[in-house]
Amino acid sequence: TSTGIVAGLEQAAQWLRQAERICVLTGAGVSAESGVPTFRGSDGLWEGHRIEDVASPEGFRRNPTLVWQFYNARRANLRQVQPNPGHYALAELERRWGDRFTLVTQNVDGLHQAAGNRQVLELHGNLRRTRCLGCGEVRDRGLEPLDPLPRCPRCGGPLRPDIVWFGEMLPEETWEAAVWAAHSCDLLLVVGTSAVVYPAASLIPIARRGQPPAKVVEINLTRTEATPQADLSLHGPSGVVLPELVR
Ligand code: BJW
Ligand code: ZN
Repeated sequence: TSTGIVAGLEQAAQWLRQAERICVLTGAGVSAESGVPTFRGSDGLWEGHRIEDVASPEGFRRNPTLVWQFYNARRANLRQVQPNPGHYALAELERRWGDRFTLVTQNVDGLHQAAGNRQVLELHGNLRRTRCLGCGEVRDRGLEPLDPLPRCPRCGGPLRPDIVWFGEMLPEETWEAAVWAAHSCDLLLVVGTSAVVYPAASLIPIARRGQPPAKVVEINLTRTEATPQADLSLHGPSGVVLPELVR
């Protein structure tokens, strides 16, 4: 793993070509070059609040207006961003591998779909959707501005973002499909994630100990919790490294 970037790319490209099934796990870093801020960047805070406080059911109960401010600002940011070459490279992989390719994302920005990926397993929800605490309805609201305390158009109940917060379960079918994809792939690409949030990060050992045991290739600017588990780490921006790999 201490090889240069060129030799590393060559090795990774070879594993990619030889792979029967490919699984990709993405995090906020793939969208960074599009202008979507990551969570645990240099400041790692959102205007003085820990994400654990803003992105939790307790945080929402304590101060729903603050939480909606946070999510409305992120929805507004999404109106101004586009997929980057890293997203497009992953869409190209899906075109080539078809249903032998699975994209699992922790991101909630919808940029993989915007780049052309058809099958995206969204582990942590999506910023475009709201969920009603009254009637349970999940609705795609696009990126239209929402009130600071939005209410359900159907039953008038309070709405929350359809996002998986700390302490909440991941959507069960999505999670099961992700576990299966990791377990059964020969190559897992781990892209732009700090790999500190569970259970998403456990897809790495699931792939390594899967059937077949997968090679793990990490693409990130820095070392992460995934690095010691990776067969190869490619250090660079995913918007540059992914297109090189998929060429
Ligand atoms: C680049 C780049 C470029 C930059 N190119 N790279 C064990 C101990 C303690 C707690 C737990 C535990 N196991 C589980 C838990 C609880 C918790 C958890 O994991 N906590 C950890 C922090 C320790 N997990 C949960 O609560 C989960 N639910 C759960 O476990 O349910 C079961 C249960 C129920 C009841 C009780 C107990 C258990 C749910 C987790 C949901 C996480 N949701 C969030 C926020 C909501 C989404 C939103 O608002 O947007 O999802 S957290 C936040 O982190 C977000 C992300 O999807 C997620 C992952 O972050 P990500 O994507 O890795 O981003 P960063 O910023 O961390 O990293 C970016 C990376 O990119 C960096 O490495 C950069 O270097 C890199 N980068 N630019 C390449 N250009
Ligand atoms: Zn409702």
